[in-house]
Amino acid sequence: MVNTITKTTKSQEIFAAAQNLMPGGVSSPVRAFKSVGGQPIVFDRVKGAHIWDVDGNQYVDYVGTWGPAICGHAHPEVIAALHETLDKGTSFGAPCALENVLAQMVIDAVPSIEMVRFVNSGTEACMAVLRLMRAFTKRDKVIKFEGCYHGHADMFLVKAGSGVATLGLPDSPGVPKSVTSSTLTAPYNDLEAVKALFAENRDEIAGVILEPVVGNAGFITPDAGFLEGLREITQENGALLVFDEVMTGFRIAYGGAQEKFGVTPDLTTLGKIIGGGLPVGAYGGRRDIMSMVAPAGPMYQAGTLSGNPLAMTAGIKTLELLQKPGTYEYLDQITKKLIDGLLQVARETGHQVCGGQISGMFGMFFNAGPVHSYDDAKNSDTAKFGRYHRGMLERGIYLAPSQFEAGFTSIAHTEEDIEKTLAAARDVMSSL
Ligand code: KE4
Repeated sequence: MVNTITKTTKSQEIFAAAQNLMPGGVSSPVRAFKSVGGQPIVFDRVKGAHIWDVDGNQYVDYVGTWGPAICGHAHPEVIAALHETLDKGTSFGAPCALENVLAQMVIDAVPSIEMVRFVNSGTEACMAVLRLMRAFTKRDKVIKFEGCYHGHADMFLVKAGSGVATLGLPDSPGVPKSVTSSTLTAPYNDLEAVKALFAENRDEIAGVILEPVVGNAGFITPDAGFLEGLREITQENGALLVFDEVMTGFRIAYGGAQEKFGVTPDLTTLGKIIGGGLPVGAYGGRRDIMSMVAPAGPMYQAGTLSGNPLAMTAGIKTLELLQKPGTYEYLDQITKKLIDGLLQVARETGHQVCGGQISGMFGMFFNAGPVHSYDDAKNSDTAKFGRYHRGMLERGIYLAPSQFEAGFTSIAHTEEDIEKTLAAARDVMSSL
C-alpha cells in the first residue's frame, strides 16, 4: 500500500522562518518549489537513495543533490575518507598531493582533457572556460543553445534552462546588454541554425558551448549527428567546441557524454560528481589551450578554496567507487526500469507523456513528444507536472521540483525503491 505523508509541520515552520532570512527562503531558487506549488520539505539527513525530513518522513530521492550523490548519499567510504582528511585540516590554500590524484583521475577518464583546473562550482568552471575560449581564439562571440544552463554568470543568462526556465524568467535583470550581446543562441539539435550564425558572424565566434545531453530543460538527448555536426562546423570555422559536462560528466558514462557519443570537444567543464557532494568544479581540455591559464599563461582565473583537500578527497573516493565493474550497467538497468515503468503507468492512466534515460539520468515530459528542443519542452503541461510532483511527494517520492530539470538515480537505488515509486505513480496518475 502506498503510504501518504501528512505531518510536515516542522518543515513548514523552518521554511517560514527561512523566508525572512534568505530571499525565497532558499540558497538556490529551484529548491523553493515555485513552479510545482506546495511547500518544500526541509531535509534532516540523507543516506543512500533516501531522505528524511525534519518531521521524520522518509522519501526515495531522485534529485541526489542535483547529481553529486551518484554513489548514494553519505556513502560510508566517502564519509570515512573525509574523516581521515578532516583530521589534517580543511583548506590549505597551497598545493596538496590530493589535487594531483583527482586531476590524474579526471585526465585518465575524460577523452578531451589533457590538463585540468579545479574551481568551486560549475558556474565558475563555465565562466572560466568562456574566458579561455575567447583568450585562445581572440574572438568574443559564443554560441549557446536555448534551454541549456551553464550556471548563473551574466553572459550565460540568455534563454537559459534550469531555474531560469522553471521560474519563466525573461533571463535576468542586472545583466547588461553589453555582456549578452556577444552571446548568440540557437535551438538545440538545429545544425542549420548554427551554420547560419557562423555565416552571419564570420571569424567572430570563439566557440560553441552546450550540454551534450540537456538536463536543464528537462531531459533532451542529441539527435543522431548533432554532436558530430557541431564538431565539424567548429573545426571548419576555427572555433572551439566545449561540452558542459557539469551534469553528464561521470554520470552518463565514466568518461561522460564525449565517451558515450564518441565526439571529443576541445574543452570540457565538470562539477557535481567530481566533488562527491562537496563544492568542486573543473575545466580542462587540450594542453595547448589550457597552457594559457595563469600562471602558466596570461589568462587569469583564481579561487581561495579551489582544490581544497576535503573536496578533493570526496571526489577521489567517489570516482574510485564509480570505477567498480558493473556500475554503469546497473545505473542503466535500474533507471530504464524506472522510466519505462513511469511512461507505461502514465499512458495506461490516459496521460500524454514522453521521456527516456541514459545511465542514471532520466526525464519525463507531460507532452506527447517527441521533445528535441526547448520549444518542444515548453509545450509540456507544467500545471499537471506540478500536481504529479506534489502527489508523489505526499507518497514519499522526491522528484526534481520542475518540469525543466532531469532526474537522477544512484547505485544505491534498489528494485524495491523503483517498485515503490511506480506504485505511487499509478496512485497519483489515476487521479491527476
Ligand atoms: P553550479 O554552479 O550550480 O555548481 O553549476 C552550474 C551548472 C553548469 N552546467 C550545468 C550543465 C548544470 O546543470 C549546472 C547546475 N545545475 C543545476 C541543476 N539543473 C544546479 C541546481 C541549482 O541551480 O540549484
